[in-house]
Amino acid sequence: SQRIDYNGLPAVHLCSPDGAEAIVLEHGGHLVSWKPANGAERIYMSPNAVFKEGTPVRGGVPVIFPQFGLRGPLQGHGFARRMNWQLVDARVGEDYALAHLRLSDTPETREHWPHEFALEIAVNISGARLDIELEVSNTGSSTFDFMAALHTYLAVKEVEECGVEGLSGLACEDMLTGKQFRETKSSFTIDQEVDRVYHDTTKPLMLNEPHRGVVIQSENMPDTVIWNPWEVRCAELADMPKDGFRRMLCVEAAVIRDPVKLEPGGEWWGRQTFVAME
Ligand code: TA6
Repeated sequence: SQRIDYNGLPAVHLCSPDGAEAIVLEHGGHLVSWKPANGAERIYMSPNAVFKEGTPVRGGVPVIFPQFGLRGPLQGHGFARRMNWQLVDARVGEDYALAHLRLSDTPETREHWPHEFALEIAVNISGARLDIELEVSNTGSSTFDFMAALHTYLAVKEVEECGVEGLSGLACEDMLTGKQFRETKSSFTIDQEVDRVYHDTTKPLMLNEPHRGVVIQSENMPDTVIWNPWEVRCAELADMPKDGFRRMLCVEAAVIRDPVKLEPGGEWWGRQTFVAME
């Protein structure tokens, strides 16, 4: 594992002896690549992504904190994905490689959000598996509330040929219509714009493609967001190519509906795990 330059930004390239690889930017504590052992790239990165301090990166795994979307007074999806994090540890074992990155409050974060905190993101790769764990600590003297998400952009060959399994029976909030409903489909196909928050997604989900798939499991992050901008919304995103929506699907582990309340000295963690099936 080594420090590298990734489109002008400092990053760490993780290489597990079993063949798995990943790249994590210090900017945003943002994972931009994951290749399971003997496998192809599983993470979508927009070819038009902007790599600049202070600017969110389109694709990869943006870390969303302390606000999801526009559900509060802060800028969209909060500030964590715009800040420069610090690599604090990178290690390689017999069959794994991992990195820890940290972000603590600064005068700039306190300007947006008047709290003292420490965030840590741990990325661990081993064989066909990727674990991304987010830890939040309240290092100040007053209680705060937060929302968080791992806004994962998964790479797919053709989104219309994909299906998401494991959502049947779950309560869902459709962000496009504002309607709440219960999912009845056992396999959910993506053939139009979708922006949904599913609740109580405690069981594994499966993203199926014609010749491969990925199992997605989250812990302590009870909401799952499924997002694809489709043609019209995608064309409005300056940092996405016109047909970019066909190559990605966001499956995000999140805590949105019931924000976490953290007392002084308190700690919380949430995790999203992926297992690639070829
Ligand atoms: O997670 C879905 C979502 O909140 C969508 O509503 C969509 O706007 C997307 O995230 C991307 O947000 P961004 O601020 O990165 O353009």
